[in-house]
Amino acid sequence: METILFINPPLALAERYGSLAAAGAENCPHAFLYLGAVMKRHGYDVRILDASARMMTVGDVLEYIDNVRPDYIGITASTISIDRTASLSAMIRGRFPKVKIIIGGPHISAVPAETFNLYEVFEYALVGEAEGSLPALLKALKNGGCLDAVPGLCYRSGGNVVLNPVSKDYFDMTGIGLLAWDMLEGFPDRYSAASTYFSKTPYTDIITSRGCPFRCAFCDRSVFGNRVRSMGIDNIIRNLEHLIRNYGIKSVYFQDDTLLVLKDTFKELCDYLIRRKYDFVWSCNSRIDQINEVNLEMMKKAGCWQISFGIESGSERILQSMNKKIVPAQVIEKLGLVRKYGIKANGYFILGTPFETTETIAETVAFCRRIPLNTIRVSYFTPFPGSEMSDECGRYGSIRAHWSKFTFYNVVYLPENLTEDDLVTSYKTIMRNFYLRPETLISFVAMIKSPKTFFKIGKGFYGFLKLLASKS
Ligand code: B12
Ligand code: SF4
Repeated sequence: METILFINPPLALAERYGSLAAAGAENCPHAFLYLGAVMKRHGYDVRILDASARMMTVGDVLEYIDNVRPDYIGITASTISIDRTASLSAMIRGRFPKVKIIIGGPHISAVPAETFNLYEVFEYALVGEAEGSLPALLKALKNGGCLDAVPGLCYRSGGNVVLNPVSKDYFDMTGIGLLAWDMLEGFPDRYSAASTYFSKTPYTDIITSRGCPFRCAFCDRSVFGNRVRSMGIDNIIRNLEHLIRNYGIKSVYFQDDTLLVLKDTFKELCDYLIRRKYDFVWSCNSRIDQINEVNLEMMKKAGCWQISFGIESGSERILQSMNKKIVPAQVIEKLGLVRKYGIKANGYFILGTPFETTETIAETVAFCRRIPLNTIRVSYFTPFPGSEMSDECGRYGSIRAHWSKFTFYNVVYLPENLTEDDLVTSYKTIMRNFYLRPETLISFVAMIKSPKTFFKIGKGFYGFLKLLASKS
């Protein structure tokens, strides 16, 4: 039996979240929960090494490989981790020259050729979702088959970078069955929610659907595209039952981009949770415009404790430039409803998109003061390859750093007429005004129900104070 080892490269919380590291999340590597399950079914011995969650060094990873001696290594990479993935690949190549290394994930899916031209060490990469293409690639590599028949494969041939067309057929998620939870060493204890998403433990996050029909200009949707599809209610229930029965999971965060968009499946999920009456709570993401009294009532009854919304800005002009298709007044109205049903609301904001000015920032600062949210997360605009704004933003400002700094917490883009100091100062003002509001502090204190929550929220607050005290 051939062995494939999947690696989530080592990337410390500080590298991902900067001063807010203590408040950051260590979530499951979802790519490998899916690919692990699929490759096992194809007859491979599958191992998953989450070097990030295990806080390993590159040296530790090499030792692990030495013990497992896999035939193939699959590494996942986002934009911030592509540099680390390249250096890790070079070290693996040096020490284990026979093993075949395959790269996948959002970064390579957005800019495969550019990445291959920059990092000569990469030999094989799969663009887009890989449940269909990875088995095809391994078969071709084993049998010396034709690589140009593998959909979405990027590889080198005769000194050139070749990119095969990506399959037009999406992976049928309804065939997935149980995800590879059992292959995640240390699950669920090794994983935890960010301070702003923290409730009961043991906790996990899960992704049950893919694709988003909206087209926000800052968002990279290179992997899953625009058509929404789900693993279906039977698979959702099977995975939840497994998590609750075998791991004692008490809270789940549905990380789906658009859980509420497939209305029938979402209703079936809520109905099931209402019927089962588990000692179990959950949270999810949603767009503001998907919320109404009917689904809020159903969600509350089904155990939903928090919804995270992409609100992005308090300026109507900026929201328009992002193609967000929401307006500030609508945000206030919908958040009022969320509060009415006793569900907590978390809001994401982006500061410093191409048309941002001191006036639009002032609108966001004022908006964040009065908005009925329990928690916020503010990011600096980051021109992720694959997003519409990344193609255009150079005309309206300057990109000042390369991929490994693309965390959301570094100022990597400066719009015309704004300085780094403008953005950093506004970021801190928004955070200070919001988190030091008496109602926000009271809501955090009310969340402390166990030593674990005390510790997690305390660490988050410490990170917040460090951020306010930091120079950048
Ligand atoms: C959940 C999530 C998180 C979670 C968990 C991430 C994790 N460990 O899985 C947390 C909160 C920790 C997180 C952190 C970050 N995230 Co995030 N996250 C997401 C989200 C919402 C879902 C990702 C996911 O798991 N999808 C489901 C799985 C199945 O998809 P997938 O990973 O893409 O895998 C498929 C393919 O890409 C491919 N594939 C992936 N890996 C591999 C490896 C091999 C070998 C092969 C063959 C194929 C392959 O096959 C998979 C199955 O089809 C996405 C948005 C989205 N809809 O995808 C953003 C997203 C991936 N995150 C993003 C970013 C920017 C970040 C952070 C930098 C933010 C931060 N400062 O913390 C970090 C970086 C973390 C890291 N280690 O690199 C960006 C990435 C953009 C980019 N070009 O890099 C995305 C796309 C959001 C966006 N649109 O801006 N994230
Ligand atoms: S930000 Fe959310 S709603 Fe907008 S395109 Fe991306 S996933 Fe879809």
